[in-house]
Amino acid sequence: MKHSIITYTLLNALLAHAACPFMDGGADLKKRDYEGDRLPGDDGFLDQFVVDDTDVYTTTDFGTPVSDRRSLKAGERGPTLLEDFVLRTKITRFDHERVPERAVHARGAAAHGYFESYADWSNITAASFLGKEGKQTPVFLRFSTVAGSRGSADTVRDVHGFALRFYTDAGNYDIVGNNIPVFFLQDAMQFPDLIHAVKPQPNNEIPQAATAHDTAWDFFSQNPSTMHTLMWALSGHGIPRSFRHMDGFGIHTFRFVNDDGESKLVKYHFKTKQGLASLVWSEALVLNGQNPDYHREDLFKAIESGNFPEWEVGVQIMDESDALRWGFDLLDPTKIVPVELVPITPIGKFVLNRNTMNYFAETEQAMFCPGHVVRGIDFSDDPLLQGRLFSYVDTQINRHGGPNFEQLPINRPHVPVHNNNRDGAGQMMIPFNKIAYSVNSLNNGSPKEANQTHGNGFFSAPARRIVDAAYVRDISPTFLDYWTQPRLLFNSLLPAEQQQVVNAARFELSKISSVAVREASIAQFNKISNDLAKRVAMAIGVAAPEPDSKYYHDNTTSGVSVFSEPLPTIATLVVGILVSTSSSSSIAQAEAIAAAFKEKGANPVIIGEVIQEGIDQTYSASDAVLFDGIIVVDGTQNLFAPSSKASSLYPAQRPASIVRDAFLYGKPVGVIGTAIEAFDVNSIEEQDGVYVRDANTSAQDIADEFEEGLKTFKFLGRFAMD
Ligand code: HDE
Repeated sequence: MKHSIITYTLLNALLAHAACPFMDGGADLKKRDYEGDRLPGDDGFLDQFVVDDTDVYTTTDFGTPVSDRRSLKAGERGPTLLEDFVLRTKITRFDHERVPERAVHARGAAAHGYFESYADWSNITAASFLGKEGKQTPVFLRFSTVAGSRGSADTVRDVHGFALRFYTDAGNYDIVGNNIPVFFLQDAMQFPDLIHAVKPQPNNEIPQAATAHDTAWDFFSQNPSTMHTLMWALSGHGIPRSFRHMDGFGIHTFRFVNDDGESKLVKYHFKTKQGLASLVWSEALVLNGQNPDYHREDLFKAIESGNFPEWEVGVQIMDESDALRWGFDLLDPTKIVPVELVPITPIGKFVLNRNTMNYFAETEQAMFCPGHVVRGIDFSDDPLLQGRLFSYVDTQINRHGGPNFEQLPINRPHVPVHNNNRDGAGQMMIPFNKIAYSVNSLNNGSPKEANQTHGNGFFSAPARRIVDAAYVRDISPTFLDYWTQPRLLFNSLLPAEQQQVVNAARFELSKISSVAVREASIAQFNKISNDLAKRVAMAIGVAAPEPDSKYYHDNTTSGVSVFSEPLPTIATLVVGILVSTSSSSSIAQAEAIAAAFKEKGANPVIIGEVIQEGIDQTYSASDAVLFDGIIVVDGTQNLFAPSSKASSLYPAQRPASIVRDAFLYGKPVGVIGTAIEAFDVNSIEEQDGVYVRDANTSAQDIADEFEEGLKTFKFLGRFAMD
């Protein structure tokens, strides 16, 4: 941690502008000491709410010092007394500790950081956080899965939430996006249906955090608008290696509006600077059990170790007149704008450099709203976005139990709030102005109305127009092509990635009991690709269909493949180094290799039979899924000899299965000297990403060569194709 929890006095002065009701709260405030400078983006806003429990006495919630270890009884063995206000409040508070989990995206993790603008973008937007080169704005980003409950595992196959809040100097701006650039639906009216279909089935609440069940695929196959997002989710994008190794997208078309009222249509892209990387499905399944917190732990540890993840923020900028220019509708959230048509303009970057102090207060109480916008940003008429503008405020009121959710520390803008909104459960402010209405004369009209020309206010893009039209419950004919773009995605994946889509669909559909749903799903795939449909069909007992070629084409687009580029860095990747504790030379070699990997920023973990000097982790607590690559050092052959007796220290054959499984999951694997036994026992032959080196190879050489393997990340040639 960069800052520790001891007395800090300058803080009050720094926070003097914040006008917080707790500012003068005195001794019960937690004060923090900052050794050196604050991290970028940390304006100290949250510190005013932090409680420091160092060397204090327990009090009740109303401040009376008390004992809270034993309840008040009539004699030592006597009944507990109703009078015991300490017991009653403690139990009551406990009974009410939970708030409703999010209806969707319940499982998530978040961190703080800052956004930095690359330039003054006032030519295209009046958004103040984009108004100056180098301008920094605090951000908070919550990653999530969609379908699972709050306690579900991290590495399920799912769309991943990417909810980004900017605490700008003109109010909060939320881009509540996902890691997949399109959505399942085109109309908010269908959202409850989608979620009812995807969530566990209502009779038995099975399965948790999974779409491999009848209701989900019944919905998908009956609602072809889901096909594009589904294809992305079936590819590597559905099972990222970490939150840090995925991109984010705003999905809907939004508007940038400049001070002159000129507007552009924009689509947001958040490109990971860590590189895209994904798991393979078999390892994701094992990870669910080995470490259900895999993603949140990865994020937390990376930030704790100073490896701050970064994303470049880019926009595709389009003219108002481009809405129907490319044969699809920019209001349709099931469509991407291929980068070949409109390149991405990088406008800034953000860095996550600070973990939360308290999961509930920050991550759980973060309440994002697509309607949190600032001057210079505007919506589009995308019907899904329009519905979201209602839904999020409504759900936050439900979660918080009242309308004052924006007053919670994590949700507060870092600028003063002035309006005539009043009262409600949990009002945290003391509105002093008794003239709580507009228009008034008694307070000189204040709070005054701000708009495009007065008070630097928010305004809608003047170019937005409503055409003369009938009231209809209908869908635009410009929304009706559901298959061209899923095919574009499929065409643009590497053959091995196409195979992953095939395999994922085979897995999911093999769990569908209804033959009709399986057939309907194949019929949808067949509109995308006959090859895809036939390959899936042959595994799930459905007849191979004839081509349904209306939407077939050979176009491709770039930037959608996970595995086509090597990772830019191996920093934070985890390298398992297998040793035998009976061989001190093997431990010494492992330590030298570990030191070489540490130099490169990777996280080496030395695995042995028991915890002792030089050993980080036991075989019993290790599994191939926990590592991005495996190296077995010289002098470990006893761990792999087929004749060797099982050890009581780890499950049978665990060292061998770590090597075998790492190979099967496509990871780089290496053996040194006599450790070749680890490959022999598993019938692993030398090939790409399989390293065999003699016992004298220097630790540095081993780390250098293995680095390339780690950057390749997955050796796709190992996976069967059909
Ligand atoms: Fe959401 N969505 N959503 N969603 N969504 C929620 O709001 C909803 C949609 C997304 O980390 C809920 O605070 C409707 C698209 C993220 O706290 C809820 C529709 C996209 C998060 C809700 C959509 C998203 C949510 C549940 C269709 C990508 C997690 C709890 C009109 C652009 C935010 C909450 C966080 C959360 C409703 C569609 C992303 C119920 C009605 C499209 C990342 O309000």
